[in-house]
Amino acid sequence: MSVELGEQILVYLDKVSEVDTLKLSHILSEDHQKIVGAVKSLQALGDVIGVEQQTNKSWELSSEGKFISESGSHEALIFNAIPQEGISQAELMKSVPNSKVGFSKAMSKGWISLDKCSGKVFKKVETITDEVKDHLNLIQNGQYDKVADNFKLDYKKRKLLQETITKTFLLKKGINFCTSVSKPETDLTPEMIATGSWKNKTFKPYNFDALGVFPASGHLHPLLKVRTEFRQIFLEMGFSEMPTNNFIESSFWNFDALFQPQQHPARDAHDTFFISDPSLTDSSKFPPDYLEKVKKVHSKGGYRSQGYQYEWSVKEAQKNLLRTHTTAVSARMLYKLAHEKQFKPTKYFSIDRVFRNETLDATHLAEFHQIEGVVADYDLTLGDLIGILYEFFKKLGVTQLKFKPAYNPYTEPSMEIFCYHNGLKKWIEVGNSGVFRPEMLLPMGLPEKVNVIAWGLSLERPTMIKYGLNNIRELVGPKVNLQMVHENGICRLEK
Ligand code: FB9
Repeated sequence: MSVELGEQILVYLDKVSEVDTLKLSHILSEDHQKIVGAVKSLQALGDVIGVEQQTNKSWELSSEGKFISESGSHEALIFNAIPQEGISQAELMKSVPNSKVGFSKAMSKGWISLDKCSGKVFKKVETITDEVKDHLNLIQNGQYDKVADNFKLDYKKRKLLQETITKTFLLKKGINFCTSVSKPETDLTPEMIATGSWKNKTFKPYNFDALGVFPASGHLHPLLKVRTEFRQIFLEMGFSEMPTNNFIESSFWNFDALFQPQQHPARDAHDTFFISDPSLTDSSKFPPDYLEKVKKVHSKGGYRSQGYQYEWSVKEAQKNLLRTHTTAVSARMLYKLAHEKQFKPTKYFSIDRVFRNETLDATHLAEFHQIEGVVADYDLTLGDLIGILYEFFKKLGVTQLKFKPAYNPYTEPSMEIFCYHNGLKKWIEVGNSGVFRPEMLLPMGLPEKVNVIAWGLSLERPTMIKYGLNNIRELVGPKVNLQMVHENGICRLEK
């Protein structure tokens, strides 16, 4: 607020009992909004003034109305343009603006007449009173009540003025009224304390309702929020997290250990990112006994399996790649479990990035986060797998599941998982699952009676659904709108 405007208001209010802000704006020749702003600042001083909001009907002249209030009505201009000896109508109509309206109004008011024989227009009266101009000037000066309503409505119909509803304020003296206002101090300074000048200063009252400054902080990406929710679900279900901190994997653990044949299309470069340097893992890194068992089960079979009957190549198994699934990690963990002193039932999970050289589209990129659950125990069946899937998805708020037979090289039987998504109001594919084949488990050395059930899904799909994103590029990649990362809400999957 300009302190002087505030003080001008107080000085005026000191002379009267009350005043309306709209009237003040005319008296002080100040924009009404500025008057209202100064009033708000005076209110903050605490009971200096009393303020009562009121709705004020006011009238404003249109540009045509302003023209008339300054130059006269159209009919008066027509009348004043007629000389004593009269004038042709054609010439008269060219002599003043809005002549058509003016001529018709002047005729209807009996001010002028048209001689049809000569085509000339003559004055019928000596003088006229231009009450339209007089009325509009009164309205221009805020003296609305001096113009009868029927006139105001007629001028409104002629678009010479419009009615406006203005929120104004009626001002009265407050209990702490004074005519001078010093800008309240916002800080008590050491200098004020030292000199004692604080004693004659006014301080702005503390606003304890003010919100604190929003602390600048980091923001978790939606994917990480959803990952935390899934991690919590697995932990609640007694699963332990697998170490997935190796994006680069050998074909041996990614494919061969899973009994995936070396000529399988998924092992082709158009599906898999192979590493050029170092392109191979040293074969000495593979446990030699295990390597021989894998080689044998692929090439000759065993464990009541006929195998794939091809010449298995260790060189193929040495090829390095970006892991195509976290099941490579599950294989490592199951091999490790098989070599513990004593087998004990175990539940593992992992949530981490995998890479596939696939066709990109609105929901698929060349990498995504795979979520995988693995349960190893004696005599597990497909029924146990279905049961644990119901438990798992129930914690995501999903209770209606359907299963469809499917094929995976390393699980038999395998099932695609579908759920009825209440938010989307439709059935959607939510993952894949199966029972790891004996040809995968027995070469590792797991006991005959031990079965392993597992399932997988992606992290991106539920995240996109949760946060209403249609294109995966809104979620990950260079085109992500960081504001979305700042603003997206907390994640509660079962809600
Ligand atoms: O995640 C997927 N869909 C999904 C998951 C959750 C969800 O919301 C939750 C209910 C609240 C919504 C959707 N899918 C799997 C299905 C599709 O999105 C599919 O188009 C994409 N799939 C990925 C692979 O595509 C190349 C999702 C990814 C996937 C598929 C299979 C596995 C893992 C990830 C697996 C496995 C597996 C099988 C057996 C043993 C071990 C692992």
